[in-house]
Amino acid sequence: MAAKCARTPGESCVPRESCTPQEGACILRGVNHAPGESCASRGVVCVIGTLPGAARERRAATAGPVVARRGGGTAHDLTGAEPIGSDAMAAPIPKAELHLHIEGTLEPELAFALAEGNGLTLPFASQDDLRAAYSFQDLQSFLDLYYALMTVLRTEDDFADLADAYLTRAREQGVRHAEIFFDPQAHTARGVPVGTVIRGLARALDAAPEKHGITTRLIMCFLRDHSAGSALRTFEEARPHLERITAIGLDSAEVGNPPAKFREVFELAREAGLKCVAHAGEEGPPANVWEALDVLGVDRVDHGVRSMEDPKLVARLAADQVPLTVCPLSNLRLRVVDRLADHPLPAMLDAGLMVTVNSDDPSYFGGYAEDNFTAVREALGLDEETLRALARNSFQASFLDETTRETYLKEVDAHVF
Ligand code: ES4
Ligand code: ZN
Repeated sequence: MAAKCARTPGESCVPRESCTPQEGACILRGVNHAPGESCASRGVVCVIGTLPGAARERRAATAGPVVARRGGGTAHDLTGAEPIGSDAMAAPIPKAELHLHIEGTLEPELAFALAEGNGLTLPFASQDDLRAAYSFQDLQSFLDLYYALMTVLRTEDDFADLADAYLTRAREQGVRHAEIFFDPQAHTARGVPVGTVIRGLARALDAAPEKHGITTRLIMCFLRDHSAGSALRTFEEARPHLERITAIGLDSAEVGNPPAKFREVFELAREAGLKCVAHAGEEGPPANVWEALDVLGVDRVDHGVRSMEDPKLVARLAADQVPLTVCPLSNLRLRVVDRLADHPLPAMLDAGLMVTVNSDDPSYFGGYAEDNFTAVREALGLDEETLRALARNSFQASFLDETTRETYLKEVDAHVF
């Protein structure tokens, strides 16, 4: 492990300050290990450690077009060209994506290309091998793979490429506006500065209106299974970049990490003029939704499906028209529901809740925005006017300015199925 690092000192070098490749502290269990050695505690192999080479050159040479994989989807490349074979298909309804983890859009093709570019070896022999690991028992089993795979993201370019690839797919799925989560601590914990993450994402997002016809916002999430102190330190590290951030959020393992733990950082964010959202009522009980509302003062609840277990909470959410960003395919893949046909979405709509349909971590859960619309239409028998109401809700619940919101709502009303 004595080879010299090819990079400029400080340039997304892991571990932190040192630019001498060395046995990295494993992000999964915090112990030193040799590159590629198995992290026995979680049953996955850490991707930290192989030597950076002529990174970007190799990546440029090997990163071929990304091709959609889902049945009924569209094959496409990353050039912004029209989807192949789209002629015969009806245009998807215009919609806003309000619950989307950018790290959860990392497709196997790009993961392998970034690993190659950064001189890393993924612990999967092929893209198909990696896809075969996308079988989850619950939220934690997904999060283990999600955090492991995102370690291929190291440079500003990596984050820009990730966001640009997402935006290409999003537009094909009718997304006109996207409010995008990112997890700064998942990157700073392995030595990638928060500025690298935000600058990379912002570069792609700044180009998005012209390149993809999509407006965007960025939402900085805190990992609820890390300490409140870590969230506060991360917020201060991100302060120089707050003009790029619209809201803060709260995500990761919900059970055992209630919203109130993060009261202080949410207060700071609100003082700084940011909006607030939080995952609650995904795997956790309705009490977490109450706390998100009453302690954190959130403007939206992410997921919130378990609110349906508490009639008083349902009444409160309906009275205040608090948006709930529901993610049907995520709920299916993480076994929040056994079958999509059992999903509480129709009951939520019947209860008068302000519900939106979103994709969460589309690379892992089998579908982007329109795929989720199609899935609920088919599994739950939603009619066209219900789908239009869901699309309207997505813009109503967004953090858009009123003029742009009205423009998008008119597009929804004019949509022909
Ligand atoms: C997440 Cl599905 C889900 N739930 C909670 N936190 C997350 N982070 C990324 N995906
Ligand atoms: Zn989520």
